[in-house]
Amino acid sequence: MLQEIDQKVQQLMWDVQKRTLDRMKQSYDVNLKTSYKDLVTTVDKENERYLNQRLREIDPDAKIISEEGYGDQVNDLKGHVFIVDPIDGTMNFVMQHCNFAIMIALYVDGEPTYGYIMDVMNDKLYHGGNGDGVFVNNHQLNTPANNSLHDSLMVLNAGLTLDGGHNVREVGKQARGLRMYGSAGIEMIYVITGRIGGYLSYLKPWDLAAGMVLALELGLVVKGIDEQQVNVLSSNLVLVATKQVASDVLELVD
Ligand code: 2AM
Ligand code: CA
Ligand code: CA
Ligand code: CA
Repeated sequence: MLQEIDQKVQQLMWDVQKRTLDRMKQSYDVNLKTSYKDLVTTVDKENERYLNQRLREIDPDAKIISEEGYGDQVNDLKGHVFIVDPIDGTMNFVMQHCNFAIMIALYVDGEPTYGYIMDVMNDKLYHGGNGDGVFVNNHQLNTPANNSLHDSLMVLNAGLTLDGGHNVREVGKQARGLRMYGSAGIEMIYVITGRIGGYLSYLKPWDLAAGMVLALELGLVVKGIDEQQVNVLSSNLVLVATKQVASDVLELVD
């Protein structure tokens, strides 16, 4: 049952990638949400409607949490819950036409079960979970080397770094280098492939859900800065990192 859902959601990720690439060749509207830094396009909305409709066909009893308002009102993680980000990195989508992702996760009775991150412009689907391992397309990923902060590149939330809260500038100073890509999905891909040692940011459920499944499946650490386990529905400032980077960063943040 779960394996069948997994196969169908993988196919859905390739279908939505193709639709997105086709849609980018035509014009679309860009609207402001809360400010000129917070955008939504017709492609975000069309993708979300399409994904939610296909997910309802794949798994009719599941509930759906999604960013742009076409999901269900969900207050708990009982049963099957899909968490959908129809375009992650909308600002990059609009301004750069790259460095954005499409993400889905399946949580079963609260358990992080399957995660899917589609790197649209690079034709790469990162997926896995449920004890199967993590794959990029059909190639299985190894757990990244357990490097320290001193030996790692680090991604920090831009706003938090600018205002200097939680002593994060010290984290940036002690890392081997600091990077910011503007898409939680792309940043999570870099952590699970070992290109980045740790990622610290404010994450909503749809920013976190898929990457959290893949990171946990690989034995990476996903924690709040209070060192507590993360609840995907109510997460705040979240660290995804190698074990050593997590321990180095949690010692520095306040
Ligand atoms: P989005 O493009 O799906 O909105 C940008 O730095 C990254 O943070 C993107 O992954 C973006 O997702 C996400 N993001 C944007 N606004 C956010 C907010 N208010 N809280 C948390 N994440 C946000
Ligand atoms: Ca958004
Ligand atoms: Ca997002
Ligand atoms: Ca989004």
